[in-house]
Amino acid sequence: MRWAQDLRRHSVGDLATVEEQLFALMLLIRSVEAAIERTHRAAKITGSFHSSLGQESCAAGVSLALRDDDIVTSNHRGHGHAVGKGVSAEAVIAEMFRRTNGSSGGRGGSMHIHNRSVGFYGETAIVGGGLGWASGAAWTRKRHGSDAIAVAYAGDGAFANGIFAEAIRVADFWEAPCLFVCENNGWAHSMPSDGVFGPAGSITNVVSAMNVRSEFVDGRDAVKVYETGCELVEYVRTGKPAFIEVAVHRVKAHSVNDADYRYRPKNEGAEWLREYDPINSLRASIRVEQQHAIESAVSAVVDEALEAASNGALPETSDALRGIYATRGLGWDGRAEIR
Ligand SMILES: Cc1ncc(C[n+]2csc(CCOP(=O)(O)OP(=O)(O)O)c2C)c(N)n1
Ligand SMILES: [Mg+2]
Repeated sequence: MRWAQDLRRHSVGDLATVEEQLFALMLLIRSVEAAIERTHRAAKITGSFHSSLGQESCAAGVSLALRDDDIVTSNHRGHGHAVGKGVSAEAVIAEMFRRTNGSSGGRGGSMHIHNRSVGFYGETAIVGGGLGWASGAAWTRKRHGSDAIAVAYAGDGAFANGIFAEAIRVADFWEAPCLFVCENNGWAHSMPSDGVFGPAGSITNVVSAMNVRSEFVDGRDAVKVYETGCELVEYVRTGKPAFIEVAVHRVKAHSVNDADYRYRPKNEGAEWLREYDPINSLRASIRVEQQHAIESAVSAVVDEALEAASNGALPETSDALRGIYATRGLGWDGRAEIR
């Protein structure tokens, strides 16, 4: 639980139960994104930004099921995946400010957060791109005799791309320990996923028909996401791929550039949140004093991160070509150096 380290500095205690851990992580993800959105609205940062408001149970439930040496690939809506794997709030927010203390040294922005030393192999703006990275990374781990696994998060839209079938077939054929996570939020930008696949759960049926173990979970229940995640992670660690579809709700527009959308009612997201907010649903199982301790620790961590991000140094132009080609860097396990 690398993500909890920052919270511990603010006397949050042990986060003894799964419910407390889920609540804290989901709140941290939501608060990091809320800070980014406020800053964006105030025009202090630019570039696109895809909010995962309402969807946090998927990133939180899966992240809690993973080990530190497991690796994750992500998509364009990946701040939650990054925070869950242990990329700090400061590194995520500073990346939005394009500062050198950002996770990609300020040269990536919202859709290119990565930190291989915590096993976050990165986001991509290419829908479905991370699926192939993950099956390859899983196979590499197996070849090196490690029992670490790879996890690929992707949206429902990615599962309409050819790479989806390729990545899953290859992982199955090579028995690569890869967990494919479909965050089905019902939309690929303005395209409703039920018009393509059918109702939520249909993508699970497609993957089952490929003979890969598949589970469908309602993301309103974060504990259920975690429990199913644990079962599948344990199975994948034995050297098999698996698939999980988590039905989530995209509360916001597709991105900050999609503010004038007309393809669904404007208030629909807020109404869903009022009724089903997975963070609020967890409150009943956490002591009120602990809820407050978590809330104030999260808010302190995000305030510190915002401060550090806005004070970070801008990248030097002389450094612009660094990292374009991978001639040197971290090896497959994040430690050895490739020369
Ligand atoms: C290969 C590719 N095709 C199309 C796009 C344009 N595009 C960006 S996000 C997006 C929708 C993706 O939907 P989904 O995978 O369900 O993720 P969500 O945004 O719902 O989280 C599309 C079509 C792209 N970036 N890459
Ligand atoms: Mg989607």
